[in-house]
Amino acid sequence: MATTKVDPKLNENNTAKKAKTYQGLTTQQLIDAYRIMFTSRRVDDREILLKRQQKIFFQISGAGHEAIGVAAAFALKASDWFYPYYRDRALCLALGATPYEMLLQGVGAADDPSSGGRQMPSHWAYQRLNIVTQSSPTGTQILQAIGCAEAGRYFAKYPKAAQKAEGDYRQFKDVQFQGDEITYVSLGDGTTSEGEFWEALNTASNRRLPVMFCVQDNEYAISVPVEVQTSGGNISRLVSGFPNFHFEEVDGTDPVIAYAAFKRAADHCRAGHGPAFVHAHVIRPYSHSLSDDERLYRPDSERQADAARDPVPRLQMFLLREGILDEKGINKIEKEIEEQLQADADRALEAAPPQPETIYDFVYSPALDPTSAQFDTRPAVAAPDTAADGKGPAAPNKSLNKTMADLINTTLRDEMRRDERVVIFGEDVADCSREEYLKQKLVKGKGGVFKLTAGLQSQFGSDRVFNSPIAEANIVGRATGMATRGLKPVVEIQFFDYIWPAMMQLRDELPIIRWRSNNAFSAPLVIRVAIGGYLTGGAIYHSQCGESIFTHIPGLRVVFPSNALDAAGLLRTAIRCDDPVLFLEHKRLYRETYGRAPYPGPDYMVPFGKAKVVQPGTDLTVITYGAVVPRALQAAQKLEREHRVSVELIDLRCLNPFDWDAIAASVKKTNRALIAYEDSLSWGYGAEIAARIADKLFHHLDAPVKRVAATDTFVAYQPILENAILPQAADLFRAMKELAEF
Ligand SMILES: Cc1ncc(C[n+]2csc(CCOP(=O)(O)OP(=O)(O)O)c2C)c(N)n1
Ligand SMILES: [Mg+2]
Repeated sequence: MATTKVDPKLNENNTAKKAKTYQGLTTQQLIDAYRIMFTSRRVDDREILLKRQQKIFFQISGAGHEAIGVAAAFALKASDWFYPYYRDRALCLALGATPYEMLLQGVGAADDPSSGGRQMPSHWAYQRLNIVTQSSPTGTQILQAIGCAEAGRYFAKYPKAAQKAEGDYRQFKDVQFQGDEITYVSLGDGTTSEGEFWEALNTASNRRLPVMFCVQDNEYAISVPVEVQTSGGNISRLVSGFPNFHFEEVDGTDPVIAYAAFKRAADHCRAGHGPAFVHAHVIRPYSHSLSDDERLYRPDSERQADAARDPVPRLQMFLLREGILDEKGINKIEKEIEEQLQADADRALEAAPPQPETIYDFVYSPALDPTSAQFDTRPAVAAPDTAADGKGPAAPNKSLNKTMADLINTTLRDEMRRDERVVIFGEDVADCSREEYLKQKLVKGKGGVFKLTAGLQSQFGSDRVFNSPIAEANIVGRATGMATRGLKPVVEIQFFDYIWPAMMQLRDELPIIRWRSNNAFSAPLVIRVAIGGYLTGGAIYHSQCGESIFTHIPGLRVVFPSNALDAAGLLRTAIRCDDPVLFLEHKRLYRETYGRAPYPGPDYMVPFGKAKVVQPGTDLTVITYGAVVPRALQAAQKLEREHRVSVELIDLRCLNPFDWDAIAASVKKTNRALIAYEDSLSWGYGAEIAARIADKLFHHLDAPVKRVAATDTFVAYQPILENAILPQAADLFRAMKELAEF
């Protein structure tokens, strides 16, 4: 243990009293450290016992990592933010979580404050302690921590943005921040192999963010040793080139040495110099988890060498050697802890489990319902599209009619003006990252590859509209961290075809934050995505749909407008609502003549889950959305003209939630249903709708439920092939006719 080399700076405050300190830690703090570390180890031991008795269902320990958890907590402040990983039990205890709370998660109790029985033990979330809900995938927390730090900085610079406002998500989101706050994020050595780790380092470095990375290097990722994960076997060596960082590599089994390192790291972050990287060498005395037996891949010799560095006995020896505690003192502490833990375990085992009826609680915001009348407003100017009452189109006024691209841009502009928490980032979304060019009027600015965000950076500044690296996980992960803190990111994924690097964040993180934390945390935000084909040459990688992959994710709202007015109204609902929203914008519809509309005013909203009857009819129902809407309309009009078949055309507009009532009402009337969509046929969005119709409306059907969709291929480049692959008006016409004749 480090007793001799005392950092004078850390010791300043104590010189008056002349009491001996250890790198600034008082003897009382060291006794507290021992108390926490011993507690942490004994909670693990207790859980292991309970698991063997089958009273809890999973166990993963923080054993061997206790010293650095305590050291980090001592060096940081309660107002800092924490993205710990599963080995951070001692950190959480040191920050104020209790063993009883941890055991509640072990038994899966309703009162488990981390998840209400929804997550495994050691998946920390303590709202009161700024410990943000954590998950199981290795490394997904790191980019979120970056976003968390960015949000803290934003609120410190624009404190008015933190104010509450009635009538939208802000009403339900308390914002707290400190000008000098730090975001702590930890991970294991193996997790440094995840790409998101490197994306996070890059952004933390580039933006000089006050993020403290803590790599807890126990030299193993389950059975895979560090030299297999990390080229050269030492992560510190690999990351040392990142600018603006403060680096520490320490013995993480010694709380005094680790504390000093964390202190220096924290000073660097708080001073605004940038992020810090603490690489702590620790041990893993208890296999990876209770599902693992490390004797299968680690010889006794190696395990014994580790045991000699065990932080708990080491600190005990240190306290005895320094005369801080005698044996009696140690025994007293340990006995108190054991007794308390016994009582805590007994109590936790009695705790009530959650009720099965609660499983749907908090999939979505319980506070704000985006399907409600609150989100149903009238456009300020009458829209020229066909009204639901079937009175036909209003007289178009060309000069007033705006494209979908125009109205999305205007909606973003209006909402940014109204709500200072809205920030926009993504690839190429800024007008010009080198903003001096804009200021000197040397350039006009880009504002998105489709120009949907044009002019927003110029109007609202580079803190609110900025470019991201080409890294889709980076975009979604950071946005999730920002939204957790109360910002409203409206980010852009440039092409749906390239959304996949963000899939881990989109499936395992963003939509499930509220549910897995039992409503303690939430991340309402909007992801705008340019989607779809019919581009003549869009080919495989600029034509993809795939919306059903996302409607299959509980917790994620999915919207897919077909015209300018709906796009404006639905985007506004997306921004003001309290849930994460995937907002799919069809590229082919951005500047289409079809579906243009006058500006509907700054408060126009369309509620989620409400379809639009594009054209009423009596003979058959066509259910569709997106770019198939105008094609289906064309086919329906031809069928009416040529064969007197009256088609009711339903534009779903919103895919999750979707308007079952509108579908049911129509099918009950027409007794025939066709579902048309642009994505490939099999396993597509129409499969679910068809299954529901077959299930719930069987007795109303006069014909089989039909689907028209793309072929089960990707979209080819050559227009002849593209036409053959994507559903055309002619295909829709043929299918409608057949269905009518059945
Ligand atoms: C993305 C992902 N892949 C695989 C796993 C399974 N898994 C859980 S922990 C782990 C090893 C992590 O090792 P390390 O980062 O060194 O942390 P340690 O457990 O050693 O503290 C693996 C492979 C996972 N949880 N997430
Ligand atoms: Mg490890």
